[in-house]
Amino acid sequence: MDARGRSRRELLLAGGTALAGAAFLRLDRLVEAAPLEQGEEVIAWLDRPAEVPAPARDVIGQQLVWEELDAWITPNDRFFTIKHFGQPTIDMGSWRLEVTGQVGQPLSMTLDQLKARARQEVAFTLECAGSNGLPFFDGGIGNAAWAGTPLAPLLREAGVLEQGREVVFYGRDIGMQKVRDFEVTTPFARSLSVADAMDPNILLCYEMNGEPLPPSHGAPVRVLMPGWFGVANVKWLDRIEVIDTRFAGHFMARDYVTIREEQRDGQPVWVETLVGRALLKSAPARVTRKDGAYRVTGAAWGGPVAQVEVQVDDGAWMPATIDAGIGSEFTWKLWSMSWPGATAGEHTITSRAVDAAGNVQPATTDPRIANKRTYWESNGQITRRVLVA
Ligand SMILES: Nc1nc2c(c(=O)[nH]1)N[C@H]1C(S)=C(S)[C@@H](COP(=O)(O)O)O[C@H]1N2
Ligand SMILES: [Mo]
Repeated sequence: MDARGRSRRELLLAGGTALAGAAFLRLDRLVEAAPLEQGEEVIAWLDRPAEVPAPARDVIGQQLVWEELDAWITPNDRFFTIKHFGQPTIDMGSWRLEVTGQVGQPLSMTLDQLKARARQEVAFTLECAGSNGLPFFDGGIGNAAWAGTPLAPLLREAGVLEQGREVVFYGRDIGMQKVRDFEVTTPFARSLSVADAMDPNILLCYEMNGEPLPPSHGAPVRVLMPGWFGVANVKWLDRIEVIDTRFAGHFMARDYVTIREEQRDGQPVWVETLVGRALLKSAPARVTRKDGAYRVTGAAWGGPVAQVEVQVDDGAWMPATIDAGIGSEFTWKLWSMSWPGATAGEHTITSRAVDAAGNVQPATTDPRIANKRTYWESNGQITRRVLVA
């Protein structure tokens, strides 16, 4: 373990230029990390996510199928996709990453120039802040080993000027939104404060699970922000602009805004906040049966997960076993619990994560969840239904 409590295996996944190839070879094995045992069968949940309605189908691509979660790494061809403005076509001959705005030295870089810079890897579980917020969206999550070059040294080279306040990341995909009575056409964009953008874990990412970043996930380059919700991880990146004010683009100021009712001195007030950092969460993935014995497995993420507990029906919370060795504060941890005395009939299964500081994933009745009127940041406890034959 190092100072941050990470195991050697996690360090291999988190970085190490010389070991890059070796780390990815290990990832091949991690794809097989939690297969079914001989004779173990998956029992499908009784509750099924609804079919994605037509308008949302342009945005939500494929989703994680929880019953199929049998590996720590999500393969690229099974990784969920979200695109708000469609997938842009990018001409690689003319593509450049521009670093502009409040910098001493604007930069313009080709993909080869970016790839020639220091290479860094990070494993990160990317979750859409809308996942579990809509009846047809429960699989907006996946875990991958990403690689690219760190952002901070590039910003230092460009030299953020004294008045620089935020760093805005622009995608190549352009969309139109109606604001009041007029239409605005802008690229997909999100920002971070200059201080947050200097996080050494943030990558200009061009590789996913050892392959070139696939077009649907932002090729040639996306920004990868471990610890933040999916929306911050701008795909099809082509411009980074340092500005001297707060950025208020559509996906910061109007969409991906959480609105909840809170009580102040006994009075209800509405609070509106921006979707930003990931939140503590867990989900039961599947129930399996082997020789009449039942097992519940799942995942927990969104912080330094220390503990996972499972509740069957209205019973007492029971501790699950977290898979040792694999996972960091940026990734999900897989867990399992044998389900002793599973009786015939219908049952509910609920899980909750507890982080290193003792924070517990909120119940759906917790005011933070119950009094939330928007569907973003739905990290309340998830209950699934299963039939034991
Ligand atoms: N340029 C661009 N970047 C984007 C988006 C987008 O629509 N356009 N969607 C964001 C959202 S809301 C999510 S959840 C993640 C999804 O990443 P994935 O499609 O690689 O899973 O990408 C983010 N980056
Ligand atoms: Mo998202």
